[in-house]
Amino acid sequence: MPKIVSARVIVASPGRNFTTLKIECDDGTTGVGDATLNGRELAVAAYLSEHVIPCLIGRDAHRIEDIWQYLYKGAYWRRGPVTMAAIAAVDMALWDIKGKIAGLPVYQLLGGASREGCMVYGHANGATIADTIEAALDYQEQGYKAIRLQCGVPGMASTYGVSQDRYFYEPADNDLPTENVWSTSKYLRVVPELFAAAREALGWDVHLLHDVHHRLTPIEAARLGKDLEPYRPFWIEDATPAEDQEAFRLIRQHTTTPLAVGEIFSSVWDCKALIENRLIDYIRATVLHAGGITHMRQIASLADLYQVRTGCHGATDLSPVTMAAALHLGLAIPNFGIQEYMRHTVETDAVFPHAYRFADGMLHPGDAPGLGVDIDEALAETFPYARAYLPVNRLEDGTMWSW
Ligand code: KDG
Ligand code: MG
Repeated sequence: MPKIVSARVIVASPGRNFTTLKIECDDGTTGVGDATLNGRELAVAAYLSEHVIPCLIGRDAHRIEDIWQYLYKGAYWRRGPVTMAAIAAVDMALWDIKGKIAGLPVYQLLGGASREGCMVYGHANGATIADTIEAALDYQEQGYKAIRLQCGVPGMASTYGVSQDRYFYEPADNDLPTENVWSTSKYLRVVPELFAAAREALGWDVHLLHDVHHRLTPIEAARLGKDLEPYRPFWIEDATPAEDQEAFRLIRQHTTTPLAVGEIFSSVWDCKALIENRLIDYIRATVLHAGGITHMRQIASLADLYQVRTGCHGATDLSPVTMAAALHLGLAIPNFGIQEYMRHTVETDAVFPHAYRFADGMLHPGDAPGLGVDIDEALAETFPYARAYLPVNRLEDGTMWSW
C-alpha cells in the first residue's frame, strides 16, 4: 500500500492567491489538491495544517472513499466551505496519486471518456455593449462554442464581471473589500439589449450565457428570464441567492430560460431540493468547493437522474489543479453539460504546469497519469501571499446587497 508519509500546504500568489495541498507517499509518489477559498485562503490552510494533516500520516493513500468519510463524518462539524474545500484538496491529491500509481489519467479510473472533450465557455466582458460584443467576436474567432456576456450598466460606476483586461478578469482586487454600487432597474434594462446585439453580431450557432451573480429577487429574475427568451440563452446563472431554494420554483413558473446555480454550494445537500424538484437545468458546484472528485461525482449522479447537467465553476480562483480535476470528471460522467474556463495569468500557469489543452472550443485533460498537473514549489515561493478580498455591493441608497 502507498503509505502517506507527509503532507504540506503551500500558500502562494502567482497572479492571485492559491492554497495548495501536496501529499507524499513512502514510495515517493506525490499528489496535489486545490484548497483555495477566495478571500479566506488562510482559513483552509489552517484547517488542513492543524486539523487534517495530522490524521493523514500513516494512512493508505488508496483508500480514497474511506479517508473522505473519515474527514467528513469524523469531524462531527459537517459541510461548510472551509471544511469541504479542505476535504476536496485531500481527495484531489489522492486521486492524483492513484492515477500515477496506476499509470492512468484520472478520467480512465472514473470509467473512461464519454466524449471527445469538455465544451467550455469563455468570458466576454466590457464597459459597454459594443466592447462586450467585440470581446465575444474574438472568442468566436478562437473557436469557442459558448461565451458568457457581461457588460457595464449605464449610470453605474462598477458592475460584476467587467474588467480592464479582456482575458484576465480578477474580482478579488483589494486588500480590503472594494465597495460597488448596484441598481436592479438599470441592470434589467441593459441585459436584453446586450443579448439582442450579441445575436445580431454573433449569429445563432454560439451558446450565450449570463451570470446574474445573486443580485435579483425571484420575481425580478423571472422578468429577466422572460426578456431573454427571444435570444435563447444557454443559461442564466445565480439568478437569485440560492440559499433560498424555493425561490427557484417561482422563477421556473415564469420562464423557459434554463437556470444554473451552485458555485457556492459545498455539498449534495445544498443541491438536493433544487435537483429533485427539477428547479434547475445545470448544477455549478465543482470539485474544489463541493468536497472533491468523490463528492462531486455523487452530486453529478443525483443530477443525472433528473436530467440536470453539470456546468462546473471555473473562475480564476480555482487553480489549475481544480481545472484538471473538473475536466477528468467532466470527460467521464454521462451528464456533463459545460465547463467554465476563465483563463489564468501566465504566472499561475507557470507555477502550475498542466497537461490540459484547449482545442476547438473544448478542453481535454490530457493523458498524463493522475491529474496531469503539478506545483512548482520553488517558483511558488517567489510569489508570497497577499491578502485580497472580493468586493461588496450596496444599493444606491447605501443598503448592503448581494455581490
Ligand atoms: O470567488 C468568486 C468568483 O469565482 C466568482 O465571483 C466568479 O461568479 C463567478 C463565476 O461565475 O465565474
Ligand atoms: Mg458565477
